[in-house]
Amino acid sequence: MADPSPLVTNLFTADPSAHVFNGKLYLYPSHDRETDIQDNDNGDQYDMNDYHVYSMATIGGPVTDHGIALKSSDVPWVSKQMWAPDAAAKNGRFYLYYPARDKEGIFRVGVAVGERAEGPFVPEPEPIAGSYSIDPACFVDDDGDAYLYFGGIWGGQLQCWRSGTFDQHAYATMEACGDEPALLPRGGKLSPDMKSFAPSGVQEIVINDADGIPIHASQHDRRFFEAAWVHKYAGKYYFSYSTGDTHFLAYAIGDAPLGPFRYAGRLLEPVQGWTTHHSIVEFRGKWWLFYHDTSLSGKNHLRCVKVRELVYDGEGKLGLKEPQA
Ligand code: FUB
Repeated sequence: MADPSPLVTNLFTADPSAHVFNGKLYLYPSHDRETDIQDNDNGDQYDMNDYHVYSMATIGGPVTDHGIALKSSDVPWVSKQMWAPDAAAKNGRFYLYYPARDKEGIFRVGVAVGERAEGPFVPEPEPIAGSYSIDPACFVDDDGDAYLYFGGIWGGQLQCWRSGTFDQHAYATMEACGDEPALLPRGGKLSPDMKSFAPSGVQEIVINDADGIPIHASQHDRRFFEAAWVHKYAGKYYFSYSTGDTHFLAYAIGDAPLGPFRYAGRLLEPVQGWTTHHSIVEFRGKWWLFYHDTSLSGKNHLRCVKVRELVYDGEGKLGLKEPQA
């Protein structure tokens, strides 16, 4: 398949979260920047400190950079590494969810509120209570209920939260191992204010294998690593994610926003570069996969956003649309 061109070329961008607001397609990506930090498994080379929002009226048409929507120096609790963000709209306001390390070096998830889809966004002074790790993704269901998902292993520190509180010593395990269930992403319903979790709190998001048995830690080609995303199609909930060190985008299907989900296959084979991270959105009657690779730079930490069309088969299975001959 022909490799699509980068959508954004004025900056290095990654982890694209796409949403349709007011009839336009908005992109909320990470903003990668140059650094001398060497690549490592902790992800120190992903040293970002602000977010730009992009929009487009059509896929393939001009892409507008709306400038800086939020920067780390505006957020009192952030020390560094503003990683993959997401956004949501509710009751005429817009919410930017973003992970970053706090002053103790622990990843948390923050929220910032704006009057317009492109921002600017005003950050809440503290991270969302009960949030931790990385890669927040917000899904607003047809009934208006909103859910926030998060989590990432290795540098994303999810392995440090197995006991329910942060354990720095657990970092070195990197993940579950061997013949035990893989670590699971987290999620919970948001309160109506979109800035806190509902009293039901945060739970593990169960991803079972196609046979209904939990995916085990050793199954690196299917287990959750990072980059949660949820969308809905034909009444079913689709939970998609990156498998990290095996570099696949995979997905699972369930009957409720918080799962359980059952593994359904791969969305994307490994791209150029170590990370893979995506979003899925319906725009003007077609479904789109936004993702990134490193084709603009050849460096893992300087990525660029791309898009391909997705199609469903008669059973709701997702696949890339093959180009017309
Ligand atoms: O962009 C920094 C990190 O790289 C993201 O949080 C991960 O999902 C991976 O793409």
